[in-house]
Amino acid sequence: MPFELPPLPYGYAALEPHIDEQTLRFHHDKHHQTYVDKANAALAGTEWADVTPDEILQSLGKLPDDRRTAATNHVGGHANHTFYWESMGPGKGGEPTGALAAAIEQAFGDFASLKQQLTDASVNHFGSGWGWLVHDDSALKVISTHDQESPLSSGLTPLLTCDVWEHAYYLKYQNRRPDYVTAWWNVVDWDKVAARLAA
Ligand code: MN3
Repeated sequence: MPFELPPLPYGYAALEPHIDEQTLRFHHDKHHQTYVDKANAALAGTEWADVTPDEILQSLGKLPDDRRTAATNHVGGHANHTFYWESMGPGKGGEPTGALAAAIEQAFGDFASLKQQLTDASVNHFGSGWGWLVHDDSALKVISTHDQESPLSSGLTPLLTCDVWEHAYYLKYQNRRPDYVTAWWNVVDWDKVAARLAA
């Protein structure tokens, strides 16, 4: 089965005013679709065409040499965007609770410190990439990855991500990446993050 573009899990205007409708239309319908199409083209005719995106990203070293870069970029782009859409929702934001809040306190001291670290990692990432909250089998960590690299390829479990490619914010925020990241916190779906940690 070729990869398919998953529908956006909410309406295009659902994340207004933090993430605008026009951005979501281009970002989901055009940018994400292109990653899906190029991922399918990259793996067509190989044994990897029927493997899940996460499994491929965890196994990049086993891919044919002439497909590895394309898989990193396009399967990564497909998986990262699906994960990003599912990290957000309308009427979300606020602060995590329960086991997730406890894990955050243990790793970062408090929620404000996590927020600062992930904001810094996202705002200060040079060029295109992603800010992430991940689990490394012992604790939570904040990292950033470049282009479409996935934490899965480094053996990490992603819990939350912020897309800091310019296409994620330029139509509304132009060069003001810090304003986009500040607004993004208002749509983070902590129930999803908590479910990922529990899994
Ligand atoms: Mn993007």
